[in-house]
Amino acid sequence: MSNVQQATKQVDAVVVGAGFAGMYSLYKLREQGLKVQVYEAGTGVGGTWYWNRYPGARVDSQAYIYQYWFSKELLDEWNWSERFPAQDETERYLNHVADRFDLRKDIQFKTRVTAAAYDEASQRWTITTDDGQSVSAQYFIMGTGGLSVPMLPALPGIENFKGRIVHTAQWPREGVDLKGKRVGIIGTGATGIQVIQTIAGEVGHLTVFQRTPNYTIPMRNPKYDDAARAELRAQYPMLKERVQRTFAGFDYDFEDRNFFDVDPAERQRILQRLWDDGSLNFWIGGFREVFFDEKVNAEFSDFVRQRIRERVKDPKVADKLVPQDYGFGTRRVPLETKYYEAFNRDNVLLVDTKATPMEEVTAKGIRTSAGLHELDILICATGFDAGTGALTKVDIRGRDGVLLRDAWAQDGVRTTMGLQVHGYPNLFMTMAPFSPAAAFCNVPTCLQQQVDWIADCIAFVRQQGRHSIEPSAEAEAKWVAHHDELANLTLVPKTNSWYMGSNVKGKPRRLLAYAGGAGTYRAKCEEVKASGYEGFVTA
Ligand code: NA7
Repeated sequence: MSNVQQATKQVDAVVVGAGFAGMYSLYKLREQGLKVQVYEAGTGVGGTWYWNRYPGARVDSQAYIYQYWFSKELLDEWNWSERFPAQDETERYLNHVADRFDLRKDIQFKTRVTAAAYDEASQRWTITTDDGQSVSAQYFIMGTGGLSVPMLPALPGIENFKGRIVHTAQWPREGVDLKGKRVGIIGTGATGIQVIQTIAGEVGHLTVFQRTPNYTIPMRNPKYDDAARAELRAQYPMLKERVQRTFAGFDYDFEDRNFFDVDPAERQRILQRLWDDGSLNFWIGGFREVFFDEKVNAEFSDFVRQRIRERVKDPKVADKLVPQDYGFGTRRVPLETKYYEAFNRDNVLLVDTKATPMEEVTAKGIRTSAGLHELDILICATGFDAGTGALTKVDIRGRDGVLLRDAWAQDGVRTTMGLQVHGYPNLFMTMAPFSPAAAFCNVPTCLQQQVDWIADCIAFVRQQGRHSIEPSAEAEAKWVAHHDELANLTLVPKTNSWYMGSNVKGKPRRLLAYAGGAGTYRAKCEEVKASGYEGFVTA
């Protein structure tokens, strides 16, 4: 204990995580003259793009909107190689940013924050790390990401497997030799799809354990040459503005027209045009009613089902790959490249775990109700405890020592705009529940907006000569009610996915992300700022 006390150092702000949000928080707050300490569990920067180095990992947002906007020099000098860059390129970009702006000197790597406690008398947080150190900070910012706590499947006997088990988000830096091996993969979300389409031709045999098929969109991923990059660069100022106002922080947005005001032939032409763009445009750049209206949604769903069927040779396999019992876009829509063709290969077997459930893992492989699938390597593309996972994993104690984890377990999750929580002064969060950043957003757009808001808020507190800020209980209740009201207007709660927390046993079903759209959310955040932080209490 005395060691810990001796080690206590004083900074203005502690930031957890050196991914997109953490690095930008460091940059912004340091610019405002704050002494900032960042803690990062990994050995390098990049967050999601540091950890998720599985085969085929790639962004589903176009590179030219998946970047920082704060530095013209950075925009001018960084050359994206293609429309949807792979993990290593995105990680290289984030390393370049860290070097370019000399961020590393304030980042302590290989260090996990385990606890943080607020002291009302001093209006400061004491933050403890897994190396037994502690640091005192006035502001505490969780830049821990929404998808950073990986989940392994709870299968009986998993500890008996004699082969290798690897979660996609914990993929070893040195790689895994899959060549010629009997590989099994559990999970066919955005991650599983990228892995399957990438490794099918390399492994000896691939068994895909699928519980729920996804609607997907074929990715169109042209390479960029200098001319293409120059053309894009000329659009950066426009893109920077545009992404701030759209529903999902992309450069495209919904049609102004209502779906059924457009005649059926024209509707099909529009769907085809969106489809041919080879991006998420088909989902969040088409008609907003796809999220609200079952009939509109059915037309989108049928369109995609048909496209999937066209590509799978065996109609029985196609039956399994085509989603039937939920609507398009009510879960995250993955982009894919030759994913369905993988199932036309002789060395790929699709196992429907709803029809033949996985009963146990044995030393040799996975036994379903239909028999044993022998495996050398088991890949778990089984997702994350999204949104709340990273926030409840740390012992965050607010006023009166109340653990955030307990408060949320007892009263349900609550946040104010996903940025702060009543009872936790000077705690700021990014990608937290009840903001669009939690799921319905091109992540860098929403993270930069949230970090800008946090930095402005801290500047405001300092300018006022105050020391802390938190939302009032009333403002928080209002935001939570507003969030829930919008969530229930959408079709999303009808489907199971990490959007609803339904992938985690015992997690209450609740839409994580604010459904009003990123543009509307930004306007609301701006309103709060312009009003002198109405609904927030300073002390
Ligand atoms: P997801 O989208 O949560 O996908 C996880 C997949 O793993 C999904 O297909 C799950 O089936 C499956 N899963 C999880 N546990 C099990 C068990 N126990 N048995 C069978 N199948 C299981 O995670 P991803 O990593 O693919 O993507 C996360 C986000 O990262 C993605 O949305 C993008 O935003 C980037 P289910 O669908 O639950 O039936």
